[in-house]
Formats: sequence, C-alpha cells, structure tokens
Amino acid sequence: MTLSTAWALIQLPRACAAVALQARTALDVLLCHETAGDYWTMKSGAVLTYDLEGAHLFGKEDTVDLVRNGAFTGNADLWTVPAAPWTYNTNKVDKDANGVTPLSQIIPGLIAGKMYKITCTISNYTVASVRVRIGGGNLSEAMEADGTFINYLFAGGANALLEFVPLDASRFSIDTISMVRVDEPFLLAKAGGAGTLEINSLS
Ligand SMILES: [Ca+2]
Repeated sequence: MTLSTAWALIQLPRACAAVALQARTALDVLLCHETAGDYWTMKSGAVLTYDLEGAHLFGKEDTVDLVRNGAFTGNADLWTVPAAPWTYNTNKVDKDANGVTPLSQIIPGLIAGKMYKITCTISNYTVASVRVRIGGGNLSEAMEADGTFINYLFAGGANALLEFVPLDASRFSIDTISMVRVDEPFLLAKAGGAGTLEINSLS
C-alpha cells in the first residue's frame, strides 16, 4: 500500500490470521487499531509479523454510505444545524460564529463498539479546529486545515449521532460527509511522508 500522513486501512486480499509487514523505504510506519487511540511504530527497514492469535484480519470497508444528504445538496435536510454556530450556505455548512454545539445527524442502526470510516471535506478554514465522534465515543484527531479528512473511529454507546464538534473560535466550511462501517479486526497505517508498505498474508 502507498503510505501517506493520513491513516489508511491495510486492505488485504483475503482474511488471514497473520500478516508480514515491511517498509523498505526510509520511513517509520505507525500502526494502530483506532486513530483516536494508541499506535505503535514499525521502524524503517524492519519486518513485522503480526499474529492475530486465531482471529482473522479482514481490513474490509463496507460500501454502504450511512450518511444521508452528506453533500448538503440544496438544503441541510436530515442534519441538525444549530443556528449558532452553524449556517447552511449553498450546498455546504459554515461554522461562522463562536460556539461549540455540534453539527449532527442521527445514524439509524449505528452499532456501539463497531469501527466506522468517516470522511469529510473542510474548506475556507481560518482558525482553530473541529473533531468528529460517533455514538458519543472518542473524539477524532483535530482537523485544522483545508482538505479531505478520513477518520477511523469506534462508535460509542451513548447515542446514535454522527457529530462534528468544533472549538469555540473555529471558522471553516464542511461538506461531502460520508461514513461506512469497517469489518474488524483490522490494522491502520500511516507514515511521516510518502512511502510503500509491503503486506504479505501468512495464513
Ligand atoms: Ca456540497
């Protein structure tokens, strides 16, 4: 797989109980099961055999987008857009005032403890940050630039909400939101720059 500075799922051709990982490029590779949690480092040039002790690694993303009206086409229907600090603005939503109330949508059938991949696009960014969470679980890493962001998060069990939680001062626009379930167990990888991670299914 091609590495970048964003977490990406290690996609496998088949379910397997052990994998061998190797980065020949001079990059340390970070590996984790949850982007909001701990990670460990595979040093540049090392080979890591990852044994799942009988479990099978899938690394598979579902194709069903669980977000409705994630493109805000013509309206913000199905979203809760609190008037402060959010404003619907021509096919996207602006964070254009102070406040920390989340932009949210109810996700029917959200399963607590399951991993989901959440994608969104930030534009018109000027200051502070926004984080995403699902089911009231852990917050993602801060999104604090223009760009398309991917977060892998476990759903909490507190509610059925997809929520974008801003800092008080933050200013940006958000659009193109989607969310798919990820079958577990799985591994995520990223590095400090571009490189290649070689993956071999062992069993
Ligand atoms: Ca849009």
